[in-house]
Amino acid sequence: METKQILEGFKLTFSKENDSLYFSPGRINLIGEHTDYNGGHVFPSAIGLGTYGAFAKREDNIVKLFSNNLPDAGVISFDVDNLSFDKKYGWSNYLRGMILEIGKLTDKKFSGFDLYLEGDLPDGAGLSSSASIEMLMGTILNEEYSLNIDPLEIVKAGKRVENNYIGVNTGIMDQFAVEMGRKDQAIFLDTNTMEYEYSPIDLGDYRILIMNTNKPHELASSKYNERRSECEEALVRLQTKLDIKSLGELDVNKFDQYTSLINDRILISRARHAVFENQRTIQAKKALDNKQLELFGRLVNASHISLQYDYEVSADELDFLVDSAWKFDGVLGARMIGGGFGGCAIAIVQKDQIDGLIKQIGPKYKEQFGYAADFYETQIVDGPHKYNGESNEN
Ligand code: GAF
Repeated sequence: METKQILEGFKLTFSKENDSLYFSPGRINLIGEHTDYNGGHVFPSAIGLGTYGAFAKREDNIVKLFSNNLPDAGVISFDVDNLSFDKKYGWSNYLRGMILEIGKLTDKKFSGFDLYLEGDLPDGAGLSSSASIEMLMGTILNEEYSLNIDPLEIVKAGKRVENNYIGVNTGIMDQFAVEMGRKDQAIFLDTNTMEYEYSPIDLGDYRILIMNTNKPHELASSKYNERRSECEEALVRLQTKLDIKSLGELDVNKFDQYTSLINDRILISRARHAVFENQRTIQAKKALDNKQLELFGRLVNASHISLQYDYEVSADELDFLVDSAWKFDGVLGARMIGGGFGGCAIAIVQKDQIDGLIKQIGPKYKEQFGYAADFYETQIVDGPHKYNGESNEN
């Protein structure tokens, strides 16, 4: 993305120069889907598609925010002490929530500020545009006001914003992946213990291609909450005989041994996904570390099948893209990512086959669904930081 236009945008909007410019990534997840609220493992990475924020402090207590991705909302302005959730503040509630939560972690007072946002993350496409702006806000406050807050506390603040302020019952993966992202590494996080480890993403001749269905997913958050409750109910039934706090504590053998306790077809499928996906994620991390790329690809494929049939969070559009990718020569693996019901899938594709894949799948997708899919080849990058002109581009 051209950062020059962001600085000019800031100047045009606020009639002054910015003090600093920050970048915050989005995220993909290699494997480990719908495991983060089940005490399982996830294996995500921060990506070069993300959000830029041009920032300048003000002398007064007013915060002024503008997003060039949502220009119709205009400049949103409020007092730095008036931060309770209010629908009328629209998209900026994510930032208002972060200012509130970060404020609770410090004795320091923030002045007002002007912040201009612009990004290349498609909105609501399952690449965590909301975690990207939450972590951007947290990082800007931490650096500009010298708060010295541990990045993990910023991650947790972001989750509290989602859960208690915005009211979406998500796990911790998205904020963690964005904030803790590291160039060319995937993060293997145990959401039970919060222990984590980095693994180099060395895919040889293969690259990660993001395939965006562009399918609007309005029902996603209610279905997401439904899946959470189904897993919670399955856990309660298992707990009648097993001393466990989360599905993530079960290995597949133990699960098979006690499945009958759940005694409901749907709940068994949901819990089976959570337990087997966790196991697959542990195996996939080992496979990647040992450069067993074919095994890694098979686990990625198995994840999609489980999300499609056991967890039922896929969509025809996602299945079409994933299925077409599986049939294409030079694809190691493909699956939907994120919450599901629309949004994005990833394919691990031989680098010189990427154009061919897009040319083959793109038109067929449009013919089938009446609108186009988008394809992005992206870099794996560091978490939010002050931007000094380095490139996140492909
Ligand atoms: C969404 C949520 F925000 C994450 O916490 C995670 O549960 C994901 O869906 C599914 O793996 O992105």
